[in-house]
Amino acid sequence: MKRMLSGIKPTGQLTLGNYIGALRNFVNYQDEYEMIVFIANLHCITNYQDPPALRKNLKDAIALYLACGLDPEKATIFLQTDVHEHAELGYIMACMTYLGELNRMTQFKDKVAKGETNLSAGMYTYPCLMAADILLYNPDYVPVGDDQKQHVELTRDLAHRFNNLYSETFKMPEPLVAKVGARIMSLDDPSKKMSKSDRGDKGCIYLLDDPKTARKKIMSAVTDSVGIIQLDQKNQPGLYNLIEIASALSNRDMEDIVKEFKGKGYGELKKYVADVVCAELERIQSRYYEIINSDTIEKVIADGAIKAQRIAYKTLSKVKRKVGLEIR
Ligand code: ATP
Ligand code: LTN
Repeated sequence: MKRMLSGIKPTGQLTLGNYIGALRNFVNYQDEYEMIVFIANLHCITNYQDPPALRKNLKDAIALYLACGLDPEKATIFLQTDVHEHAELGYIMACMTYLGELNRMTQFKDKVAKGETNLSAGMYTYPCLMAADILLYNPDYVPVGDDQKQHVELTRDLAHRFNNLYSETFKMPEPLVAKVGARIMSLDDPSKKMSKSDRGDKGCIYLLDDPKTARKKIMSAVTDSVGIIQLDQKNQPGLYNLIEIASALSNRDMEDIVKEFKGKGYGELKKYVADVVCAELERIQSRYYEIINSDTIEKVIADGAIKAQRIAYKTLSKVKRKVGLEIR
């Protein structure tokens, strides 16, 4: 069975973008692949997080993973900090990464371009830790949203560099970007990604949003003045985004939805999108509340850590030996 690994960074509540672009796919993949998913809590603290809020987000993320259908019998689910090897290999990877490579990372460049100040060194070297997260487990595939593809490509470069410099150690991981829903856009500004770290939350649907609130956000989503329901991502990005959301959640082709609503008003289409989204939220939330009020999370995380440690320990021992860090 091929192995697949991914991580999620719950610095805020999980969004519909995370669900469509990542989580939902993990659930589909768990039957076909040996699935490893972890909560990237070290990645969360590249900027300051209020500790109680962070704790709650971490716990919620695990509960939501399970509520969305990830099955601990099939997938290994764990917290990054429960496996110390991540930080250790992350440092070794940082020593193998050129500054020029980090300077080319779009996510970092965007933050600088936006004028974000007080960016931390951890934020800058984040792709090195991400490379370690991946390489520790030698996965065949890494399912990510479109914005993370560049980081997986750097991971491949680092794996290649390590293999050449020492000897064959790492498998080349392939990024896997889902075709539909790889980049869900903000509802109030369809030129921007739907993101939990954006200020103001009119554009973002959270998986724990009350369905009424979610419906309101969809009904007031920014569209255009063209007034025709069709697929024109360039000129009607808001409309395209809404159709993409409905398509991803209902497993219908976007063209099929357009056909149904051809000649009708945007309001009618929005109502359909809201119905699809709210039904999905209700399904997820009813399971979430069951899980969050039980001791399932602690158990899942403890079991997951043991399984992950076993693999990570082996890889890191090999790496340290090859690099010459061990004296035995
Ligand atoms: P931020 O919102 O702070 O930019 P993020 O949501 O991108 O962070 P993660 O929570 O780590 O960061 O993302 C988890 C996964 O969800 C990643 O694979 C990411 O690409 C995907 N993802 C995030 N937002 C979207 C989106 N709007 N559309 C599709 N996929 C997304
Ligand atoms: N950087 C990713 C989260 C992440 C990840 C990983 C994803 C951290 N380590 C390893 C895949 C594999 C993000 O911000 N979405």
